[in-house]
Amino acid sequence: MKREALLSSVRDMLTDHRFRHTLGVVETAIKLATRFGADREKAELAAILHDCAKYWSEDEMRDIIRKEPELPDDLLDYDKELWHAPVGSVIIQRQFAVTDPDIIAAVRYHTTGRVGMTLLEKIVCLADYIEPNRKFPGVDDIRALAEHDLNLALAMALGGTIRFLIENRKRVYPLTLLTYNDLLASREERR
Ligand code: DGI
Ligand code: FE
Ligand code: FE
Repeated sequence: MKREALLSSVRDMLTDHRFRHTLGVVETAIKLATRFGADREKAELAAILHDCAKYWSEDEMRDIIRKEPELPDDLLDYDKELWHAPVGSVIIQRQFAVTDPDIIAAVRYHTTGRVGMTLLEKIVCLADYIEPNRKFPGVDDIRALAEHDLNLALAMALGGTIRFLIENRKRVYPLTLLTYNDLLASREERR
């Protein structure tokens, strides 16, 4: 499916607010891809698709996580806000015939990240945090870091989510913490 057709299908799956967010992620992901030398077309497609499962019902998402062998069942023990990313990576294959493993992984890991993220995965995950409609405290500091240090910007973005979860007495999905550590470690290795 081409860009325009995907955008219009995704628009039908989202609220107006969420579609505006998606367009912001697209714009930001293309900018970051240009800045850090990633494939702009893949960044755009992954950004268009990243939240496509956001409004699937809890039951449908749980069903997909249980049935898809490649999705870990431990997701079901954590906040259901996490589920739309891995579920989305399955839906884009089924509904939009996406076969590119880079795009599938960028959608799958856009919320938690993972250890050893690719450049494309980092770009989509960070674009999701800093797109122009985002207004949380500290977002401008992360936007400034994103001008030159992708790993630190993303570590700080995930750190903000971890802090938010702790302040709200919510559990943190272990992969989010592992990603945070991995991004900081990969900076230290370069020193
Ligand atoms: O889908 P978006 O709202 O655009 O953003 P997202 O895909 O980053 O979703 C993040 C939501 O998931 C946010 O409200 C926090 C929530 N969440 C719950 N537990 C965790 C978590 N996010 C991460 N990264 N790790 C968690 O353990
Ligand atoms: Fe999301
Ligand atoms: Fe998003």
